[in-house]
Amino acid sequence: KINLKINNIPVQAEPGSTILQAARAAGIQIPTLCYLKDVNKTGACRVCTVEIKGAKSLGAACVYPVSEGMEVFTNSQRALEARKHTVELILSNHCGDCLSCIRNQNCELQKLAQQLGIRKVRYEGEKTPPTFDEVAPGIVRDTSKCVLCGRCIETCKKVQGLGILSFINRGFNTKVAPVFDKSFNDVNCMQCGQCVNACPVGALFEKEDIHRVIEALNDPAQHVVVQTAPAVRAALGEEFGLPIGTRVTGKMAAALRRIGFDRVYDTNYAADLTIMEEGHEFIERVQHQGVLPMITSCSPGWIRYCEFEYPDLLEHLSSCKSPHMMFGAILKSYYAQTHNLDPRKITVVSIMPCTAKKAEVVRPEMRKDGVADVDVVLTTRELGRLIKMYGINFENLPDEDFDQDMFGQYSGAGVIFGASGGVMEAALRTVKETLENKPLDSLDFTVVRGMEGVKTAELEVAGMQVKVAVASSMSCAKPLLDEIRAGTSPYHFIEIMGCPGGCINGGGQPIINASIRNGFRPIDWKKERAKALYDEDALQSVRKSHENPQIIALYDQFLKEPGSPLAHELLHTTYSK
Ligand code: HC1
Ligand code: SF4
Repeated sequence: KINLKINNIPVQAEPGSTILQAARAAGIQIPTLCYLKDVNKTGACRVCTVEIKGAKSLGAACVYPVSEGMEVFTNSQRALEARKHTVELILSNHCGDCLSCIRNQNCELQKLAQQLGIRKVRYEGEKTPPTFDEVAPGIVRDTSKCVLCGRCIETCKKVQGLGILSFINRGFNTKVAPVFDKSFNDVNCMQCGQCVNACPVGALFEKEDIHRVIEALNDPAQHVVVQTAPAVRAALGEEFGLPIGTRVTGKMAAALRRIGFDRVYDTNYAADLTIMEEGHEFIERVQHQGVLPMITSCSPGWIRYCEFEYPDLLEHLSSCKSPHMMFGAILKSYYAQTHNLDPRKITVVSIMPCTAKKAEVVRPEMRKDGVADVDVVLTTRELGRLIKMYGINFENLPDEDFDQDMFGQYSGAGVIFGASGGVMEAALRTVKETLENKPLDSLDFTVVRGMEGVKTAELEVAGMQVKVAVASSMSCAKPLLDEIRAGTSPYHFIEIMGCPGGCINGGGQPIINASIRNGFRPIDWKKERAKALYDEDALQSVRKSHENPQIIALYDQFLKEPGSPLAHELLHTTYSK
């Protein structure tokens, strides 16, 4: 251990740790901006500046290593003034549109300015010419608000292994941008939104579509159906100050009803439908020497990545559309027919924890006769804003059910789709029981649960040893993909999700601010959100997709059987190189 003093308090620290780590372990908070644990550690912004006794200049606590006998002052006048000066300089090149900013009251720069007592921007002058890119369907970049912290750059590089963003130009003209300041739409960006979640300010955000929902709700000719993704219920409460991991399924249904949607359904129902189709596809591939390993296809960020980076592996992808797209297709066909509605007069709104879903719905394959399966995607954050806009007192809403007619029931298997490993577990419940033709001894395939980037397991299914793997984020999926490319993959079935931990940590979920991510208030947010879903699974009376009575009815009355020609026409898709 290394002995040092911080603000005259004796502190012990592990060798090799930084002043910031030592201070945090001792409960002393030093403000940061560019630092993001496990992602970005450059000392570039100098907000974490501290005074070190005997040192000529001030040090950046996030990179400065501790040493024996060191004396650190985090709040000396010199440190405080330098920190304030740094933030004033950042503000001088910032557009200052705080009142109308998407991150107002949830902005780390705003918080810093407040914390440091900055009352006016002292250095008004010329500003770096900004770029505003809103061409891509999923995410928007507004460099007039960028603080050049580099957190997005490192997130894309380390989490997704992509490096879409970098610093371009020099000096005062420095910007964060895709190559040549291109649009996100014109580069190999997955639209996953992980960079958005890492942004401390309003420089990166989702393309907002709230106005389109309000328009549809106010159009008497439109029948507006909403569906909510599994992961939304595990995080929406955070937008209203509820603790991370609070499950708000019932309040969410109540809020959507009050907003005025004609039907309020749960994407979980369609997750059950996906398992029927995908489970059937897997069994077919195993029994008829199809392409293996088969890889799940519900995460549209992952699909874009596969199309861009591993086009030679597209035949490994399941042909299944993602659950909410399947739901859209069923609503615009079977539901429209049974209710005597013109599919053009139905607006399907999906509430998703994901920015890539906004890009998924505009894919040309996701339309039939010119009618889109799903019309609008709102992120969890946008739903939070919509609820506030409608003046709904969310915290005090009663718990209500989803609409129960036709698609209201779902199994526990559908709920867990939102956590990494959930799709695999849901599929295993159905595939194993179908092939073995007897009830499962245990429904909990805990080997594929948890927040590790890669999980593998070997299970016996009907006398066959089935090897499965689960990966979330592209940096974790890449080794599995390289193995397939090299012809050495031992797996039969692989689940891949675009975001670390799965949809619960999607790019459209409430922003987890850096003080939590950096561990000053240590909360394992991914685990807490995932737990909310596994708890909901355990509460369901039906926990296997193939036992959902409304799924059985849909096959009886409409689709006939999994993999039928009609199922293929509506529920399956193709990919492009
Ligand atoms: Fe997901 Fe899915 S689980 S992709 O992560 O397959 O977004 O939650 O809705 O469609 O069901 C997301 C979540 C979601 C789909 C399902
Ligand atoms: Fe990278 Fe995802 Fe951001 Fe695109 S959306 S730049 S892939 S982190």
